[in-house]
Amino acid sequence: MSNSAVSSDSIPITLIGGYLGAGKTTLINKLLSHPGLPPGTAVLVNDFGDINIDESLIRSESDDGTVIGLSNGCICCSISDDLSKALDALREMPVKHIILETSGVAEPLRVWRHCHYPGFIPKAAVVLVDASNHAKRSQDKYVGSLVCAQVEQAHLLVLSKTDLNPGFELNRLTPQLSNQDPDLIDTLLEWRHIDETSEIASSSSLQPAFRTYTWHQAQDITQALLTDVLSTLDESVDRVKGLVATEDAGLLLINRVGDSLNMRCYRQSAQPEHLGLVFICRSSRSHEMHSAASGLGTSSIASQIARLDAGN
Ligand SMILES: Nc1nc2c(ncn2[C@@H]2O[C@H](COP(=O)(O)OP(=O)(O)O)[C@@H](O)[C@H]2O)c(=O)[nH]1
Ligand SMILES: [Mg+2]
Repeated sequence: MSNSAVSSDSIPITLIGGYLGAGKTTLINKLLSHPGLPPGTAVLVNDFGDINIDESLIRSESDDGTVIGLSNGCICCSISDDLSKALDALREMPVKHIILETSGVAEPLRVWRHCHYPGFIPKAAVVLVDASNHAKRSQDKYVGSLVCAQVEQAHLLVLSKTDLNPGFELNRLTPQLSNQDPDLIDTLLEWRHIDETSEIASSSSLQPAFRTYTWHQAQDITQALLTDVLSTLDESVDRVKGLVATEDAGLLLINRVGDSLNMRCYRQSAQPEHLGLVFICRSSRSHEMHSAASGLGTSSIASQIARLDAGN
């Protein structure tokens, strides 16, 4: 591994990977506001659900940058054609560098291989590790192998949420730094992996089956109802995110990672393209999603979740 420069006319692609909710979008938004960001940086965002929440969040931070969303599947197994189409379009634009947010269930190496595409070259696989829940997730029977593979396949590791778990240490030889490190963005922008021979082989996909559910919001709801619904969900619902309009608290940005729920007011000049929530859960536990939704009675949000579940 090396971070020395490589001469190439190909457009470099930096992958930002890591498990669901690890902090990939947050890091990319930090990158976009950094003065050292090279001009002509485009962002590709692969969101697993059928509406691309992260694309809207990143677009709102990117004044003049190009942001392309790749939704409804994961590049590493099901939507690599969409990546090819996006790269074909970017080749025609004055783009000099690409940042690609992988979906939280992607194996970075598989996405890396798709980035060997005419006119492009993968530059580095940066993987976020969530200090607040990595120990638990990496031992999880269902997703542990994937979480560990994401770490093993990284060229540079970034520890996120160390503010929530300051004593966290990751015992790896791979270079690592915290997302609070003052040199984080400069280091990340410079990092380049050139030794293809040392790549870790990945045979069969480690990806467990996940299901996504989308609740498209039709009318405003109260913040209390929203809190109620989201607090009752089982922890096997790995991720919930979205923008929701409430009667009493305005537009809220919702992030639920495992059992940790964050809601904050979201201000932006234009009405967001999509209002609603994307739920991601492991398929083997989707019955818990269904019973949680049914247990919420006849509220509009619960019945819509239940319908989506029954129809999937
Ligand atoms: N406390 C804390 N929260 C963070 C940090 N990084 C990200 N988050 C929060 O974690 C949640 C998921 O972040 P996001 O960037 O959307 O994760 P992604 O799913 O990997 O793209 C959001 O609520 C973020 O505000 C961090 O360093 N510390
Ligand atoms: Mg994201």
